[in-house]
Amino acid sequence: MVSYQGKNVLIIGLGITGLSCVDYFLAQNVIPKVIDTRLSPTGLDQLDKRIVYHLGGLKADWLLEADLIIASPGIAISTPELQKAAEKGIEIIGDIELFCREVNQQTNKKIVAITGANGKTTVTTLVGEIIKSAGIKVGVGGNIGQPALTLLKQDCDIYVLELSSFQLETTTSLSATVATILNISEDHMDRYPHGLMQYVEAKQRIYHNAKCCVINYDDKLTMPENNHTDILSFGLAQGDYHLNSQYDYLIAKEQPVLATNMMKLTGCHNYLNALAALAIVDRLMISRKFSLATIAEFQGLPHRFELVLEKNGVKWINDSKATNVGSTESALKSVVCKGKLFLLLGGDGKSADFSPLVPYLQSSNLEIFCFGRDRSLLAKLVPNITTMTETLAEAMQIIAQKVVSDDVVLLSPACASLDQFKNYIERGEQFVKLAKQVTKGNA
Ligand code: UMA
Ligand code: ADP
Repeated sequence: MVSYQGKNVLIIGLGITGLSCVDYFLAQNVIPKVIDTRLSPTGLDQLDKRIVYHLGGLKADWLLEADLIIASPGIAISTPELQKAAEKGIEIIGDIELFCREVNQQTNKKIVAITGANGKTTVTTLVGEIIKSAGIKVGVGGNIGQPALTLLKQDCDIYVLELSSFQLETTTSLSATVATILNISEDHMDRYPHGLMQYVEAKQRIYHNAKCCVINYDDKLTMPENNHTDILSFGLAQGDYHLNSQYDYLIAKEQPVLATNMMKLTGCHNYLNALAALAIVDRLMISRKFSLATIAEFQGLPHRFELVLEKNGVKWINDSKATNVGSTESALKSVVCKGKLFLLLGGDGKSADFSPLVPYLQSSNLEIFCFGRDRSLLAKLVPNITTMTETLAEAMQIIAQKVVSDDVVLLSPACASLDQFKNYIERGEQFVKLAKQVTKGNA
């Protein structure tokens, strides 16, 4: 283990990351202090009794006295108090940096690092499943909801990490065997006041010291800024891994390898996710026998363009995980609808520019419902076909009166859920519950 003995360690953030960092330090008898700017952070009731903590704000004297600050991804390192500590020369890192330092000490352990605006969780899960199916010990974690440090407790040969831009900002020792930026579109602009390129700069950190970079042929911003010789690419029509012109085959290095109608995943964006996963596991030398079988069987994940109900010819699709414009764009490209499409948009837009959605909202067979905090911003996109409601539930009641056979109701909100829900899962579950309620009794 890397030793932090004798250091005055301060952890900021008492969510699941903060708790995993506390455990990590306690395991080497270093007792950190903890700060969270919230008054009742989620991890408080699980905090070890030996820990001294401060809530409700950043305690400047603790920050300036620390030897090492571990910042959770939910706290911006540009926060003035943290900047002051950085100016004083105090080291500020995140949980992924702690994790990488540990893994770098062991030979023969590999890290696969996955980022991007969209598709991270899908590709991370799929890559993890493929590696597992080949009988290799694999740990899957990071932004996916399993803090990376918890993986150190398992005996793994390969770690597959989903990494957010926030986590990458505080990481310098990542040295991935394979790293990928799946795609770039605007997200988290509330944390990147200098705009898209500031977000891209954070994402690009994934390629530092990577042996192989897997890039998106159709998205220049996913290409490494520094010289890398080992690059694999995936794309719609071009790249080492691509689709045939009809989108009915995955092609790997000129060879058709899997018919898309053999796959359970649907939508072009998911075919791209499958190609990215295949490129990654090919580079890890996993036999195609395992990778192609797993890709074919992979069902996708809940809340991601998931058909949750089909009743009286009406399809109800839960895409609650579409928390930015790019993911809603991909849903609008993938949705097949013979009748009218009822689109539910709304929530916390994180200061996004919604205008890239406009070209997808021009169909005469579309009705839009906007709810939540940023509903009036969204309603300006195509006002003549838009209804505003305060809540998702109110919108669903109105839609239920209007739908007929062949229609599709799509929750793909282009916004975070935190203004009205605990998270995207709660929002998606509410959509499913409401869909069942409002169609109850209909033959
Ligand atoms: N917060 C404060 N004050 C603090 C610390 C946090 O107000 O002092 C707030 C943040 O604004 C944030 C919330 O508390 O909204 C949670 O922050 P956290 O850093 O404590 O979060 P964790 O519970 O540790 O979860 C984090 C990731 N969350 C964020 O980056 C916001 C989880 O990703 C991740 O699964 C987990 O670490 C394990 O690695 C979630 C996420 O939404 C799913 N990620 C964003 C995304 O995918 O778009 C980046
Ligand atoms: P992330 O972890 O990056 O948020 P997910 O796999 O959880 O990605 O998917 C989030 C949203 O993005 C879902 O709405 C999903 O349908 C959509 N999505 C998944 N893959 C892609 C992709 N490659 N391009 C655009 N959107 C995607």
